[in-house]
Amino acid sequence: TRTPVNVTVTGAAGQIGYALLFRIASGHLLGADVPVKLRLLEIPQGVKAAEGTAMELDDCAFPLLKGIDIFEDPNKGFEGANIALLVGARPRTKGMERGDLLSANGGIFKPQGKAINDHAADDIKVLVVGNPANTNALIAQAAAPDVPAERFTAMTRLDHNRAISQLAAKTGASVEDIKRLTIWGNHSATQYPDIFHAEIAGKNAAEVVGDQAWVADTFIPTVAKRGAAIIEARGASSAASAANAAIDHVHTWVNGTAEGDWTSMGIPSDGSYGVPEGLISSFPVTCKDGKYEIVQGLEINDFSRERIDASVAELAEERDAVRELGLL
Ligand code: NAX
Repeated sequence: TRTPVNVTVTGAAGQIGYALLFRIASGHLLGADVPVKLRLLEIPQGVKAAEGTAMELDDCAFPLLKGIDIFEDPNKGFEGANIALLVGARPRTKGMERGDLLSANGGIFKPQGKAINDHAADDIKVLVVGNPANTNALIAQAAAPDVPAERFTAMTRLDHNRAISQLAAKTGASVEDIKRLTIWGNHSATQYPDIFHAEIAGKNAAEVVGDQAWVADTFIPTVAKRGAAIIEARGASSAASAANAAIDHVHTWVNGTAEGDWTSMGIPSDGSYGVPEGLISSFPVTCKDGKYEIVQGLEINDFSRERIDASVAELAEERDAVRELGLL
């Protein structure tokens, strides 16, 4: 029988955690034949609720779930971790300046990066969900010099999935007919969902849509502002869809992209497409054998160039701000 995979989830008592843990335990993260052990990391105020969630996980009698432990100490929480989902973060509260937000999150992601560096398994893969996800991932990665940088990724899969869904609704296509969509840049309002290389049932998506104004004035803002629209409607931020995207991100990373398709992941740039090396930016990637590669050779038109550059400039600003705070 297979050795269980250790999956550490931070922010386990939060709303994304609640939607995420049951799907990990039922085999959706890694596969229906892969046993898992959950390591839940919370702050002291979250521990009791995490214990409640652990009781419910027990009550599901999931055959693949081989253990649940709850920790407050990141050094213990990441011990032996093969997969780490960094969900817990400090939300922006009223009156909080961006610098305050970055420094509050630096206080979370820097020690967590260090704990991953010192205690995680050699094959650790990290997904940062907690916002600002790209920059939090950069902070954690910088604090883990012994872990290959490419193991630190940030989630733009929710944006990717949202874009596919909007495109399907516009064109009447099925979601599974849509391939090669790309989210570029930051997981923020500046992100750029690119349909110029996307395909709908084998045809170029931009040609199928045939309406550049819809792309610029409806599609891009709808995808970029979807998180705010969910809050407006639901009275709470995206949770189940965010958890689903985290599952998709890791599942694709570990198990691969389908032939002829790619996905979007926030990853440390190698300089491709003019994105400064080291920034954690979203790119089109293919995955195989637990590794990802940036899709190369795509022609970037002026419309796309302008938007990619704007989002990447925002990432560079965030990096400079956290560098100034001494977090890198
Ligand atoms: P909640 O506030 O419901 O839960 C966060 C949990 O994290 C709480 O239980 C809290 O106690 C815990 N926590 C805080 N600091 C911690 C620390 N240092 N170590 C361990 N746990 C800690 O938030 P939720 O709705 O679950 O969202 C979590 C994060 O995901 C937020 O930062 C949110 O902005 C971000 N999101 C990112 C998305 C993405 O696409 N990348 C989309 C969804 C979501 O908005």
